[in-house]
Amino acid sequence: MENRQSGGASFLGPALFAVVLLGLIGSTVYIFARRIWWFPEPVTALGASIDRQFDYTLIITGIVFVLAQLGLAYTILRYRDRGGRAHYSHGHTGLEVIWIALTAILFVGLGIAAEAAWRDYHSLGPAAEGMPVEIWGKQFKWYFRYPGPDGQFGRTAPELVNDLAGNYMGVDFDDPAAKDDIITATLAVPVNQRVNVTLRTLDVTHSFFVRELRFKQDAVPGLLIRMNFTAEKAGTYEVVCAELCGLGHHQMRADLMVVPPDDFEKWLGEQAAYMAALTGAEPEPESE
Ligand SMILES: [Cu+2]
Repeated sequence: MENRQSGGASFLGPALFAVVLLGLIGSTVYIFARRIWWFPEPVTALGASIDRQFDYTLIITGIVFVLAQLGLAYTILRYRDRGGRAHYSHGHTGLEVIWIALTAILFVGLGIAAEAAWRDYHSLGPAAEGMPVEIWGKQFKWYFRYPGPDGQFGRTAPELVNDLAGNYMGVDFDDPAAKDDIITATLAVPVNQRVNVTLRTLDVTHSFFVRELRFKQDAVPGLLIRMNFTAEKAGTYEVVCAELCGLGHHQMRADLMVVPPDDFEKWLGEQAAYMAALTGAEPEPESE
C-alpha cells in the first residue's frame, strides 16, 4: 500500500489542471461577453423581449458557472494528494439543502419571468388584427397557405394530397371556402402586420424556425398550433426546419419575405394566378 510518492510531487498536475480551468473560464466569459458568434438582430418586439430574457438567464447562469469552476480549481489544488490517507466524507446536509433550494428557486423564477413572452407568442388577439397564414411542414419542404379574399381556409384531407398536381397539403377544392385559397412555397407578409400562424405538419414532427423573428415552434402531427408574429423590418429571412426530420432535413428551407403592404398585395395576386391550374377555375376572387 505504501507505494505513493512524497507529497510535493503531486502539486504540478493539479496546478496545471487549475490553470487550464482558469483559461477555459476566461475564454468562455470572453466569447459570451464580446458576443462573438451572436444572433442576428431581432425584427420583432417579441424577439427583443426574448433577447432580454436570454440575457438574464445568461448572466445568472454565467455567474454560477464561473463560481462553480473557480470552486473546482480551488478544490483540486487544496485537496490534492499530499501522501496522507484519504477519508470518506458524508457531505454537508445543510449546504446541500441550500444549493438545491437556490437552484430550484432560480430555475422556477426564470421560468416564471419568461412566461409573459411565451404567452404573447401564443396569443392571437382580435381576429380582425391578424392576417391568417397556415404553415405546413412536409418532408422536406415548407408550404404556406393564405385563405384568400373570403378569409376562410378550405377543408383539407390527407387522401387529397397530390404533389404532382401541386396540391401539397390536400386541399379539397370542392369546398367553397377552398376556392380562393392560395398555396405558396415562400412566406411573404406585410411589414408591421400581425400574422396569425397555424402550424401543421403532414408527416413527422418539424420545427419552424426564423432566427430574426426569434420564433421556433415544433409542428406536431395531428395538432394545429396557433401563434403570432409581427415583423417590423422589411427584408428576406431564412426559414429552416429545426427538428431533425429525416435524410433531407438539411434542405428543408424557405424564404420569409417581409415587404411593404402594396408589394404584398401584388405578390399575393401573382400567387393567386398560379392557383388556377390547380383548381381548374379562372382566378377570380369569390364574392362569398
Ligand atoms: Cu423538418
